[in-house]
Amino acid sequence: MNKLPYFELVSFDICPYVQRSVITLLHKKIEHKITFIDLEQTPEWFDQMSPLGKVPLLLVRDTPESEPTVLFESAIINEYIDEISPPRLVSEDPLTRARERAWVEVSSELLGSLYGVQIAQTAAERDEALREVWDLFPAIEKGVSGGKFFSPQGFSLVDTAFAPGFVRMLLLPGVDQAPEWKKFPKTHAWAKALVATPEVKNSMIPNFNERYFAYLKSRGSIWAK
Ligand SMILES: N[C@@H](CCC(=O)N[C@@H](CS)C(=O)NCC(=O)O)C(=O)O
Repeated sequence: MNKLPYFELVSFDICPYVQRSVITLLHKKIEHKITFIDLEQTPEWFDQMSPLGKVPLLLVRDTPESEPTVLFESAIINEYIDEISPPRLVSEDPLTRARERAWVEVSSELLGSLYGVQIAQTAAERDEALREVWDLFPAIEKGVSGGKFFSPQGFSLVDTAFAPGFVRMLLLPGVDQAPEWKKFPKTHAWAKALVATPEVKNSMIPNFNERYFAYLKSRGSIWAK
């Protein structure tokens, strides 16, 4: 691999979108620094740099001190990291690659619906949001390979995109054991295998569970009552 730029990932410690990029960096064994910010009180440098006010940002520098080029949007950050560090985590074939990108979009839908589940204030809100989540699963079950990873070819950017959603689903009491999983055995096996991979396990801060439930509590979520 040619010498890579210096990477600084701007993170909020429990953000699933940031986690996608951490997984990719870890999988590729790419050196990087992580800078955590508080999204409730964002520093001014972040406000200046982030076009949408969101994490992750990947700051890309030629030297440790140089002005960074700012990349934003987790899926795009992942594609960039993948492009500069072979072997690729996407298919060589344009049509298959386009389909993989489309599946990354599905994972973003899943994260969007899961957000509703996580911050639900009442049982009714939770159940409604959970229905949205499970509604995505018949399509996912049809798409997934049946092996440890989404694609039969092995670990790909589709896996990095879905993993943070599966981590959270398997953490929420009751959702981890939900009867719905039985209808989607391939997706269930995939989710379980994925969350057990070293890059996914190591992509989380050491006290992730505690921080995650503290965050849900701070949002008045039913999961933390
Ligand atoms: N589409 C974005 C979503 C990123 C996102 O929503 N990040 C959240 C934290 S998990 C955020 O920064 N929220 C701050 C805000 O919306 O003001 C991506 O994939 O990077």
